[in-house]
Amino acid sequence: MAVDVLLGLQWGDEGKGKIVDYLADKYDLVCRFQGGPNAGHTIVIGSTKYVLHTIPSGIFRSHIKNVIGNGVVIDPITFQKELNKLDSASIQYKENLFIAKKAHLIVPTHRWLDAASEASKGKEKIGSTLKGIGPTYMDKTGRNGLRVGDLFAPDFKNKYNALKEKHMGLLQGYPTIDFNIEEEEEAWFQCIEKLKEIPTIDCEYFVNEAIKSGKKILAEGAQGSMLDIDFGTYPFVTSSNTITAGVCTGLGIAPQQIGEVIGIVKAYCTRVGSGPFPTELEDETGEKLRRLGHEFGATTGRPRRCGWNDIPQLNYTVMLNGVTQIVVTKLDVLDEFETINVCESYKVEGTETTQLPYDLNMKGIETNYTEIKGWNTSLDDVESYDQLPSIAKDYVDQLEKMLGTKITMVSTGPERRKLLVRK
Ligand code: 2SA
Ligand code: MG
Repeated sequence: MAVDVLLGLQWGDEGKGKIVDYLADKYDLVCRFQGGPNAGHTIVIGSTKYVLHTIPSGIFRSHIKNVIGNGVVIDPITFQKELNKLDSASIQYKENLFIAKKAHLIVPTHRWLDAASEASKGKEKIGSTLKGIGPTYMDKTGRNGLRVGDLFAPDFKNKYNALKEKHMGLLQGYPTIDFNIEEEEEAWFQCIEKLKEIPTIDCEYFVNEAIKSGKKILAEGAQGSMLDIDFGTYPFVTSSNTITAGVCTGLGIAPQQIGEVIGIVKAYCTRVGSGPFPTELEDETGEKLRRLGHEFGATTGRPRRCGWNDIPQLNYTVMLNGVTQIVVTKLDVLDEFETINVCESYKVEGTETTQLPYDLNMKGIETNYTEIKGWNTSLDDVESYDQLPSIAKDYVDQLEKMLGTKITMVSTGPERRKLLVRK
């Protein structure tokens, strides 16, 4: 099986970027299959921090080809900014970056519509990243969208104008939003020229030919499984399939090609944006997790909501994704906790259950916790799994048992060296 998958098992920001970067050496191709510039994958190399939004995290390795798949939505403006950052760090991407012709384009009015739609929802807003993700996927499924391949058509401008007209009509039905369309359009049209310099591919052929010639592929998920459009906490989700199933449609490969599914789980849990979060801590403990974990959005800078790990939620996403191994990240954030809680079950309308109810947002869901002793010491000098305090190992063992899936690595900090492989 040629394609391994790496994705987040919570609400995103599990630390996927770092793990992709570590594993990337084993692969020939790293591919993004869904999402767009709503993603923020943080990678620390040496003392430099990079945040990638659209570009796959394999870009820092010169032997890896990076593919932006057909399931991704691309904003040429964000994309150009990412390229500029790589340029200024002298990262060579010219021969290593490819874009699917069938990937959809985010146009300025998509961002405008995103903001207007959120404003119309008032308190019920999704808490979107305002990157135009929802409206772009709506146009894709509504069969109105513009694709990267269209950029090369002689009548592209007409197609663009037709879509813009549709959007201007829709905007009439929404609250007024400040948006400088002339300025945004000018930037957008400049940036598509840069995008057009990157080789475009028929992703389905490109990836399947790579598979045939024995290449190893890593599919890099964005956001998290609980933000999946079908199985997440709808409507407080993103607009793509973030689970393993999305890899097949987002790259054009058959299910038999999927091998390992590596699920990333934080040692605790976070969520950014609105929507249910049963184990959220709206108190000092949550505040402490946010402070020690630097829990602020990598794309928008928003403070992330923090809470304990939720075993019913994690078992749900282990099931949906067919997870074969788990990586636990940010274990060091728990260094200063006397005790750590883990939610083992819910009580829904008086009945105890380990299944997620249809609507996690419903009133009267109670969470039942198990208390685990904290190690209460710094993991800063730990350089191998064996060196972890036994209490920290116990926490990992307990998670592994509750999730019925082996935990193969534990991360104790953002740097490359702080990844402990479990023998
Ligand atoms: P959207 O913009 O339409 O996809 O928003 C819909 C919901 O999906 C959530 N979402 C995310 N959650 C966590 N991390 C994401 N990426 C950035 C990061 C977020 C940031 O890495 O930190 O910087 O704020 C991400 N992208 C989308 C979003 O919060 C909505 O709840
Ligand atoms: Mg992120």
